[in-house]
Amino acid sequence: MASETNQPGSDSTTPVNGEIKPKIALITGITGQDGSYLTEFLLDKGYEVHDLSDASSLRRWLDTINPDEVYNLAAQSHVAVSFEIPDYTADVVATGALRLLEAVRSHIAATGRSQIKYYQAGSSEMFGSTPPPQSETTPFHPRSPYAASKCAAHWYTVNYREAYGLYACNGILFNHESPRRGENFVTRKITRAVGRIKVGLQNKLFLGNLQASRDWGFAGDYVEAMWMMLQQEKPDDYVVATEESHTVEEFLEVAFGYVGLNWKDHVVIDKRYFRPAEVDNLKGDSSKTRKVLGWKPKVGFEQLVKMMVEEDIDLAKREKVLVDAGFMDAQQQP
Ligand code: NDP
Ligand code: GDR
Repeated sequence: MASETNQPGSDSTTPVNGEIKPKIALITGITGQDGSYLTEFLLDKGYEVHDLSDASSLRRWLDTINPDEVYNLAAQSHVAVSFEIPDYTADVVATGALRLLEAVRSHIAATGRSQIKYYQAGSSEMFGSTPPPQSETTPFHPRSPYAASKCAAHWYTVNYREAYGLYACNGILFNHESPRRGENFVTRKITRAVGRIKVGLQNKLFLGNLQASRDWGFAGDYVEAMWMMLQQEKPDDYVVATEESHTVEEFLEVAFGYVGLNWKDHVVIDKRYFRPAEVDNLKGDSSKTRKVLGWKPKVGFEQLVKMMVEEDIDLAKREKVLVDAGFMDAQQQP
């Protein structure tokens, strides 16, 4: 377990016996893309932030840390990988959420604390094959073990809210990306390749289905919505999306085009990257979130792609220095 603190900001402090105490947040999955942005965001607001990674002692950590807010971000989050390791995925994504909800419930019951606010990282993958636009009232039709597990976690969260009055929210977040995105997700895989091709470290990029369409936003914007959900009077479920959808091919066009390259000269279709069942088209309707939380995305599609490409060109240039100096093999691709 790790913890970090910052100087308290005005909106993150609770007066206790006349003393100002920083709010305490507990995050699972802190080392992931969202965990890193959320931690920075909360530290900036003056929170004390802790990471919870040991599932065997959830209750003990809750008793010790006494958090005000719990963000459950931990997951085996790769959709394709979930077909390879479905059982592990279900354990972490579905049962992991249930374990944490139950630990929060029993911690509250045992300590007599009035409330802890719980955030569940839900996903647009839960909508699966249900056609867009997808909102909080759209039926789920999951298309992978990952998505089915996220549906279970969603309903566990609703159930703990209804059964025990827990302040528990489901954020149903559409795809969100950044220069910190894992390199095996399609956006980052593309921008890493653009950088490496541009500096001459790579020539080909192997991809699967280019026709899938996604509603891609910026992770930094989305973690703010997570926090906003927990600052309301009542818990609820919210869709977070840009409301714009683009195909993988469109992402390629913009990313390669940004550095004056033609993606068709480099992309090779590889059957290994096709999934047993695909999610064809996701496009969110986030009108409730915009109205109730007052949230809206700040970074648009082209700006997001540009941000990722620029960072990956810098990274590739640093890699090139190592390759030229003989410290790294150019074939050592991400
Ligand atoms: P990442 O894959 O980047 O991060 C996942 C995190 O979960 C990592 O910190 C990882 O730790 C941790 N983790 C994995 N397995 C376990 C385990 N068995 N026990 C404890 N921790 C574990 O995901 P993102 O940051 O992108 O996403 C955050 C959450 O939001 C996830 O639940 C994801 O499913 C969900 N989500 C993401 C969206 C997106 O577009 N990014 C959209 C909608 C939902 P380690 O580094 O040690 O492996
Ligand atoms: P997704 O993201 O499955 O939407 O889940 P990913 O970037 O993996 O795939 C998006 C689309 O691109 C197609 N694709 C490829 N995908 C990968 N990873 N690698 C390839 O080579 C490739 N070629 C084409 C995919 O088939 C798919 O249609 C992400 C994760 O962050 C989840 O945890 C999260 O819940 C959802 O977003 C919302």
